[in-house]
Amino acid sequence: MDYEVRKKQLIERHWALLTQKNEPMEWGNGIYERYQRPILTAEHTPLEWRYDFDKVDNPYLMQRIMMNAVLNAGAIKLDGRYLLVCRVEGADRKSFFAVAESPNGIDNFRFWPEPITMPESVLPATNVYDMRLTQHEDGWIYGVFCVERHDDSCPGDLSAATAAAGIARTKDLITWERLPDLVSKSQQRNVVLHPEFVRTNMVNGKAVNGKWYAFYTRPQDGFIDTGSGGGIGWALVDDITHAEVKDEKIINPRHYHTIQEVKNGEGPAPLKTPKGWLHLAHGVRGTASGLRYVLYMYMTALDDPTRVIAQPGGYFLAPQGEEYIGDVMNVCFSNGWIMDDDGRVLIYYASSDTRLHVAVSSVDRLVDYCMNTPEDGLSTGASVETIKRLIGKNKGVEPTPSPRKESIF
Ligand code: BGC
Ligand code: BMA
Repeated sequence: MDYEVRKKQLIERHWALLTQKNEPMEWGNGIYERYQRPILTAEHTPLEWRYDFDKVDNPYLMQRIMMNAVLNAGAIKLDGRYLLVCRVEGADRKSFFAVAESPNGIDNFRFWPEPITMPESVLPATNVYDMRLTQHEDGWIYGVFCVERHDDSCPGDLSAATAAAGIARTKDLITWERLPDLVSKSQQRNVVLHPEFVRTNMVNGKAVNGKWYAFYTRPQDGFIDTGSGGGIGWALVDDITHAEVKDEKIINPRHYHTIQEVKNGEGPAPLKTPKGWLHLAHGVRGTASGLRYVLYMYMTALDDPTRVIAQPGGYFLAPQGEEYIGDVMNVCFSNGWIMDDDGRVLIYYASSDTRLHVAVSSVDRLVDYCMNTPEDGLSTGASVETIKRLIGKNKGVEPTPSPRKESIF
């Protein structure tokens, strides 16, 4: 086909994809609504990132740089604009950050013209991913992300790697100031900055007033295995420009035979509600077909963000339908959500490390979900008792008339 005709068709098809409307799915679980289409995929990335549009240099109109996935995005509403700092992954397996903007948070996401240039004023990383955005009360927007480097203490092992938390701050998501990586004895992935200062801290057994930054951490012994790392931790830091984890307290542990048996990690920065801090996290368990990543929620007290006040049992969101399939199967992962002015909560999650979706709920619904969903009783017997309690509560309250005249019971 003629070069010019193909180019025109390519641009039209891309535009049609970018401007597609997204509609909620019917019949969800009442907790949130999923949407029919992914909001961003590799196909949504700008054509100028992938094609050389010089007819002489690229007569076959080939993709010169292929994109593999758009996933795990940090999210923020800034000056009325819904902005995602996406993890975009090229065919070369390197991921980078790029901002996508939508007028409504649901569809019509467009990437800004160029990916983010993240300053590398620290030891450069081989790969970066999964940025959590925090609009901090100090006036900065922080991006905390995973920096991955080869573990040079194992020169013969090409898969040996280390994970640490990179820190950068910005006012506009365009210009970033890079700060030193978080110093920690353990490897760290899934580190998130709490949006408020902590004003009282126990130092040598005495309450001291001050202003501390607080990080949700996820200590791990190795690159993949958490090992002795017990779960989601909490660490206070006095100087964000030289952040170091000294004392780390586990606030949301892993547990045998739960959805968070093997690993867990904080998702986006928590949302402040009148009833407490709302947290979204991921839990991982091992299966015969590999790791399974699902999302779960918990709440902590406003006066003490380390005290869990509610944790609904089981998962909040797990892969469904085509979400199961992708580069890393059986994965739902989230590191971004937006609490809108009208109380809506837009939850951005990726499926199977391949594409990005949105699910919509509200602060009221999520608080209700956290406060009123039974906890995990940690055994089959306890789960059966929980179900029976609900059946008992429903006795005498006919839920819906049976479509059949005669019951088989
Ligand atoms: C991948 C991440 C993954 C991590 C642990 C990294 O190399 O880029 O997506 O979470 O390994 O498996
Ligand atoms: C993790 C994360 C994600 C990814 C997930 C599943 O460790 O940091 O980047 O979605 O693995 O591969």
